[in-house]
Amino acid sequence: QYVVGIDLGGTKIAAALFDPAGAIISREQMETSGARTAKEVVQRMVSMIRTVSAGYPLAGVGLASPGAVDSREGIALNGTNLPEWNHVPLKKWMEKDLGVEVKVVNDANAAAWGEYVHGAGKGAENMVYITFSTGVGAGIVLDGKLLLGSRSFAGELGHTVIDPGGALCSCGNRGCWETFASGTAIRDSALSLMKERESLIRTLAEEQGEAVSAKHVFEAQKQGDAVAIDVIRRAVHYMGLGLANVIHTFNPDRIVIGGGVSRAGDQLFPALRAETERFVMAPYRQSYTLVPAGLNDDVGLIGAAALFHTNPP
Ligand code: ADP
Ligand code: BMX
Ligand code: ZN
Repeated sequence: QYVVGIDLGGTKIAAALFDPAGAIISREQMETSGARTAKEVVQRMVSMIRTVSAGYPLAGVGLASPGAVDSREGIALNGTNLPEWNHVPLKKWMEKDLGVEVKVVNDANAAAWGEYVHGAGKGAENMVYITFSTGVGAGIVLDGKLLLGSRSFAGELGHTVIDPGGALCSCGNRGCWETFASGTAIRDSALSLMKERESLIRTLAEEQGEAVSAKHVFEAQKQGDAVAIDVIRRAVHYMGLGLANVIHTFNPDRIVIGGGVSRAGDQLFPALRAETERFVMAPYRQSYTLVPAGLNDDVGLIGAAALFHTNPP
């Protein structure tokens, strides 16, 4: 079976054709910006799918989309970074144009499935995947099945509230986990501390001609910058606290951490393991492993395509 996996993000759309063995044959990438309407975004995706699959017998398309997705009907219900993104009937529109089955799932759920089938989640019994990226996303695999929930919205762990007095989240609530533990949260707390204190973070960002982001905070921490050390200590505290909630809820044997922030590698993982263990109750200690994701940026489209190559969730 030849299948296309496609990852729709706020900044880019990536698509790849997979052969029956699950290897990538061809790949395309495109900016999301520039498309003004949902119809235009869909047209771009359809033409990318046609390009990557030209000359092959296409059997289906797996699509990873941010936000709440009705996987049964294939409707994207919201997507904060995309234009006119409200109740978009992705499955219906794309199946009509392409004439093959289209499966639509939340981006982090797709990534979780990708890690479980092909990445760092292989062989786990119960696995939770968390992405620390622009936001915090999650996907949960229990007894080998991707947990969708009765309306397929399960796993929106970034929006579990951990402090009702916390900062306003893009979802409208206050103090969601992602307002403390995402790349955006790390950037924001660095910017706020830098109002009072000097830091290498700004210099590093300027040298690279980039806006300050979590990446520069980790770079500055490596050089012993005091602000960066404080910001990361705080972020790791809240990441660990949230992971303890996850462990108490699902009793996973493996937690896989992905997303841009996970690229910090050894600057993150040992501290995060220690902080998580501080919050979990005694019986849960060392009942799980906390590991970095095994797949790269393609994890979303790999997981979306794997919805066809493996037992569908
Ligand atoms: P998206 O949310 O668009 O999927 P990413 O998964 O790439 O994006 O996550 C982006 C976040 O990851 C940004 O906050 C960025 O600063 C951060 N980031 C990227 N590289 C690193 C790194 N090496 N170390 C720490 N943070 C990083
Ligand atoms: C947000 C939410 C999740 C998503 C997560 C990670 C939207 C548009 N997105 O919490 O559905 O999985 O971000 O997304 O509501 P990322 O792009 O930061 O990886
Ligand atoms: Zn929220």
